[in-house]
Amino acid sequence: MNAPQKIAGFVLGLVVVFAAAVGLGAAVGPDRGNVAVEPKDTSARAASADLPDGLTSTKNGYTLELAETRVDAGPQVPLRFRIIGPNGVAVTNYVESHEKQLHLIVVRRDMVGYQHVHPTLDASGTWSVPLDLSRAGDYRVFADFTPAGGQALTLGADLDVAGRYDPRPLPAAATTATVDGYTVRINAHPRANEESELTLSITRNGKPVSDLQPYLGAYGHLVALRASDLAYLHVHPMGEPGDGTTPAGPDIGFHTTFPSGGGYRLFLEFKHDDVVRTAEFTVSVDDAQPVDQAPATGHGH
Ligand SMILES: [Cu+2]
Repeated sequence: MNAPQKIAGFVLGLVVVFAAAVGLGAAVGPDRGNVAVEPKDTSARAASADLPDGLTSTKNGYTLELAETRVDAGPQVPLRFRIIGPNGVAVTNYVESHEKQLHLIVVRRDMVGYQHVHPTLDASGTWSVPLDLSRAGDYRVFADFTPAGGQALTLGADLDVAGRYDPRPLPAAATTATVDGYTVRINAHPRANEESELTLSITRNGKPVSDLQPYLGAYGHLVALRASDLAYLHVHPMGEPGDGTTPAGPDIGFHTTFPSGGGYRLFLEFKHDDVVRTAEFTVSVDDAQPVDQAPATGHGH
């Protein structure tokens, strides 16, 4: 065999090897693909079955029904609503949670005008409360309650407040917020889909506030809303007043799980000198590590 024939034979050999590799890859590919994709499908199904709260007006047979979904702007706008149960009748029996039968959170969709109020229930199952809707726009109303004999629910509904709406951008993430002369600092490094601890420290005129008053069974009440869709997160205080280990400030601890990365608006209510104040923060949550970069678990690396 002369040199050119040798080279031609060598190249042909490479082509055959390459083709075999491609064929092998094609044959193996779908199997490997299935192995890699299956867990993602499972987690996607789990995620859709377990949506964050507040995104739907109806769940588990219970529906939040506003008496009016469009109102005119004003400082004292009466809101009336009912929770319709699985039997089609307004729910009149509730289980108390955080000292109330129902917590109503109201905020404009751009996170302006946050309100946390406790409506009164009449015998027919109609709740009512006045809201400060001075600023027009698209509001979200969250009812956080536990029906007697049912599970805790947070249902959300839209409330349109007529008038000129000039939506604000989400404020930038920041570690401090001020309200009425109080400064609240947040210490948190939240990651998506894992339990995050949040510590909020309250000072006034540079001095730590260590005589907070209990509010709704804790030294602080924290609500977190996802900026992109106003998903409502349940945030739990660490410890409670009178348990012997929880100080009345300046630090208040909470834990929650952020369901995704991105921006969240946090609303901390705390009571001091007999007044409840709300400090607001934007928190940016890191996305969870990609699966192939996450630390191995259970393989003893
Ligand atoms: Cu409440």
